[in-house]
Amino acid sequence: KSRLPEAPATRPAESLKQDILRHVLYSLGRDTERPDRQTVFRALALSLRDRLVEKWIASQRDIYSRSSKRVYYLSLEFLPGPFLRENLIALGLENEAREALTDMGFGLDDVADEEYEPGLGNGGLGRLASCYLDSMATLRLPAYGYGIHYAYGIFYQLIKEGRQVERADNWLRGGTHWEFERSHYVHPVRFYGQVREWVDEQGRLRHSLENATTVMAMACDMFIPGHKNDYVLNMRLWAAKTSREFEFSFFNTGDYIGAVEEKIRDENISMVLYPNDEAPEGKELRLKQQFFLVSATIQDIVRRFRKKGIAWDQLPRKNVIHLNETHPAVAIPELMRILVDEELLTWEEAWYICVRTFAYTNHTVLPEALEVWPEDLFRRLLPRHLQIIHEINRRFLHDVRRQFPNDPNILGRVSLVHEGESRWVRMSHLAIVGSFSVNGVSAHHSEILKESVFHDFYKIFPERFNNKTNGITPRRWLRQCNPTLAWLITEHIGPEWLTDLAQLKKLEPYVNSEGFHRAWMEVRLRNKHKLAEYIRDKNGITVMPESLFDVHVKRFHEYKRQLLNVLHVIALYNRIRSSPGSVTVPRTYIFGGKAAPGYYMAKHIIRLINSVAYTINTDPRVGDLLKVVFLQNYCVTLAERIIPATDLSEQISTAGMEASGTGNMKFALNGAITIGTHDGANIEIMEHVGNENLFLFGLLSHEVNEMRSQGYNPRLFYERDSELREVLDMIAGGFFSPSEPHLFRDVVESLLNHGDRYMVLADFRSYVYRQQDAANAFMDQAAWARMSMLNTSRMGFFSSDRAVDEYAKDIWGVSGV
Ligand code: 26W
Repeated sequence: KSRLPEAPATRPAESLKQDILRHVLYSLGRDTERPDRQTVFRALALSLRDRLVEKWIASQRDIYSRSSKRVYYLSLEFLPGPFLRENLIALGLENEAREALTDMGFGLDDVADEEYEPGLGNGGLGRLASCYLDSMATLRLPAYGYGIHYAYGIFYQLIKEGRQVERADNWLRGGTHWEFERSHYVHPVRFYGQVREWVDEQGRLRHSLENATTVMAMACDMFIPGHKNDYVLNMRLWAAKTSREFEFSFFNTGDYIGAVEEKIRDENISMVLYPNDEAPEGKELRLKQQFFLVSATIQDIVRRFRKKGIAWDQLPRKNVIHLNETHPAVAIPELMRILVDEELLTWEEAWYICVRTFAYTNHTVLPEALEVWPEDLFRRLLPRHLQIIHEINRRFLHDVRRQFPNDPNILGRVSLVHEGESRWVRMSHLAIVGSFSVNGVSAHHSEILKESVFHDFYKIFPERFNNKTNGITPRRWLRQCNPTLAWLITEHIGPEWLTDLAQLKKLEPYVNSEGFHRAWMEVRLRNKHKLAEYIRDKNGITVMPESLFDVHVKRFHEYKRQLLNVLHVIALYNRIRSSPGSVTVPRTYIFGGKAAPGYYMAKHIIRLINSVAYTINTDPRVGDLLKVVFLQNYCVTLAERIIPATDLSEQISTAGMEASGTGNMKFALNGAITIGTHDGANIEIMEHVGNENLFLFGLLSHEVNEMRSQGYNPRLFYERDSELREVLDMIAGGFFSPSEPHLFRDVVESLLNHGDRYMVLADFRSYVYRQQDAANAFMDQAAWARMSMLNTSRMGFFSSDRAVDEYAKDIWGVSGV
C-alpha cells in the first residue's frame, strides 16, 4: 500500500556509509576525502533523518487511514537531549553506524559527542514531555507534540569565581540537521486590536477582531521514533516569522528601517525560552508566546479535523488536547472563539465540545508558580479571549452559586478572575473549569491538589481529579546513558525490558549470585572512573572512584534544599577537622544545576557551594575523605554522564513541595540509592523498592503544615543543636569567604531571621542521622550492591510507557495504531 522508495539491497552498514558520504558532499558541500568530525556527525544525522521521515510518512498514513482519535500534547517546553544515540538505538542501527564510521576512520562515541542538545526547556516539566513523546511513539499512539522553536534555549551556565554566569545558548548556530523547516507551511497568529460587535443578516450577534497585529507561525518538525517499531511521531515547533502582508506594505511606507524594526519585533516571539522554573516572569512577551503556540496549534488541529468533513460535535471523539501545565491554557478560550465566532456554534454547543476536548496536568503546588495574568494586559493583548473568559466565568459562577447556596465565599475563591486591588486572570482555574480531566503527577501530589490547593474545585468537579504518576523512558535513561549496565541486564533477562520495564523483576533471583554482584559493581565502578576523569578534565579536581558519589543535580530552588545538603557537608568537614577518624567513608559530593537568572537566593547558594568546595578541597587535613565538585551547565547531556556513576541520589525537598521529581527515578533505575524526604514520587519509589533499600527522613507534609500553623521557630533548632550552630556560625562569620566575611550572611539570615520557609533547620538533624546510615551501609559493599540491584529491578513501575499507557486508557481514550 505504501509506495515509498524501497531500501537498497546492500548491507545496512555499507548503505549507511554511502548515505553519509552523499550528505557530506551534496547536503553539506564538503570534500568526502577528509571530512571533519562535525561534518561527519551532521551527515550521519541527515542520513538518519532520511530514514525517520520515511517512517513518519508511513505512520501518518496509518493514522489517517484508520481515522484514529488523535492526541495533541501542548507544552511550552520540550527537553529532548541529544538525538543521535537515541535515534540509532530506536532504528536498530547502532552497530551499522559504528561499522560505517570505523570504515571512515571515526569512532561513534566521538562523533556523538559533537552533538549540541536543544535546551528548549527548564527542567522537569520539559523533560517529562520528551519522555512522554518517546513512549507515545513506542506505544504507537496517534499523537503529536506541539511547542515553540526558541532560537535560544535555556542559557549556558558558566561558573566563574564560584558564581553562575549566563551565556546565550545559540543551539542553532551549527545549522539544523534533525528537523524540517516548513517555510511554505505557516499560520497567521493575531494579537492586540479591538473587538467589533455587530449583527449579521440573520440577526446574530457577531464578534470579530479589528486592527490586529499578525505574526506568522512556521512549522519546524522533528521526528521521534518508537523503539524498533517503524513508527515515528513528530514534535512540531513553531517559529515566528513576520507576516506577509507586512512585507508588501513596507515598500509603500517609505520607512524602510522602521519597517525592518517591526519585522524584528514580530520574530522576537520565538527568540528565547524564559529561564524561570516555578516562578513566572509575568511579562507580555511570555503571554504572547503562549498564545502563539496555542493559536498556531489549534489551527493545525482544526485544519486536520475539517478534512474529515464531520460535524463539530465529533471533535472530542476524534481529538484530545493535553495541556502540559497551565502555560497553554489559553487554548480553551481560543477553541471557544473559533467555534462561536467563526463556526457560529451556540455557546452551549461550543462549551460542550471544549470541556470534552481538553485535559490538564498540574506540575506544581508552589503558590508563586501558579500562573496569573493582569487583566489589563490580557485585555490589551487578547481582547476577545478576555471577553470569552468572562463569559465562561459568569456561567461557571452561576452554577457554583446554585450548587453551594450556603457558601457565598466560595465564589471569590474559585472565580477565574481574582478581584482585589488589581484584577488577575487565574490560569489554573481556567484550565480546571475547561477540562474534563485534571491530574497531578504523583499519588502524594494528586492528594494535595484535592485536599488543599484545588479543594473547592474538587468539591465542584470530583470526577475530574485523578493521578498519573510520572515516568521516565528506559531507552534514554538506561539503555542509552548506561550501555554496559543495560548490556549486563539484557544478558541475564533478555531485551524485553526495553519496552516492558516490569521485566526488570526477573533480575531479582540474581541478587544472590556472586558473579552477578561482581559484574554489577564492576560496571558501576567503571562508570565512576569515567565521571572521575570528566571531573578532572573540567574542574581540575581529582576524586577517588571508590569513594561514595553523593549527587545532587537539579534546578536550584530553595524548596529543593541544596542548602540542607551543603550544611551537612560542612558538618562532616567539621567532624574531620575536630576528630580525625570519626569520618570513615570517603565521599565525593557532586552538585549541578541552574538558577533562574533573577533568583538571588538560588544564585547565592550556588556561590556558597563553590566557596565551601574550594575551602574543603584545598584543606590538607581533609585529604581524600571529602571532595566537593560543582559541575557547570547541568543539562540532559551531563545528566547522562552523571546518573550512571551515582551511589547516593539526593531528593531532599521540603515535604509537600516537589510534585513528583523524575531525576529520583533515573537514579534509582541506574542502581543509585535514594536519600530523600517523604515527598512526591519518593514515596512511591519507597513503596516499590522497599523501605530498607532507600533512606527516607524528615517531616511528613502534614507535619510541615502543623509546625507552620503552630508557629515554627527555626531559632530553637539552632539553639538546641550545637553542630548545626557551629555550621551556621561559620557561614555567617565568613569562614568560607575570608576576603568578604559578610558574603553569605543573607543565607543564614533567611534561615534564622526570615522564617526558614523551607524548614531546613527542622529537618537538619534527621538528615544527618540518615546520612550516617547511608555511610554505614556503604561500608558493607556487598549489602550496598544488593540494595543497588534491588533498586533497579523494582523500578519497572516508573517507566514512562506505563505512565503514558495510563493517560491513553484513562484520560485520552486512544490506543496504538
Ligand atoms: C511560568 C514559570 C514556570 C515554569 C515552569 C512555572 C512552573 C514551571 C514548571 C511547572 C516547573 C516544573 O518543571 N515542575 C516539575 O514538573 C516535574 C514533571 O511533572 C515534576 O517531576 C517536578 O516535581 C516539578 O517540580
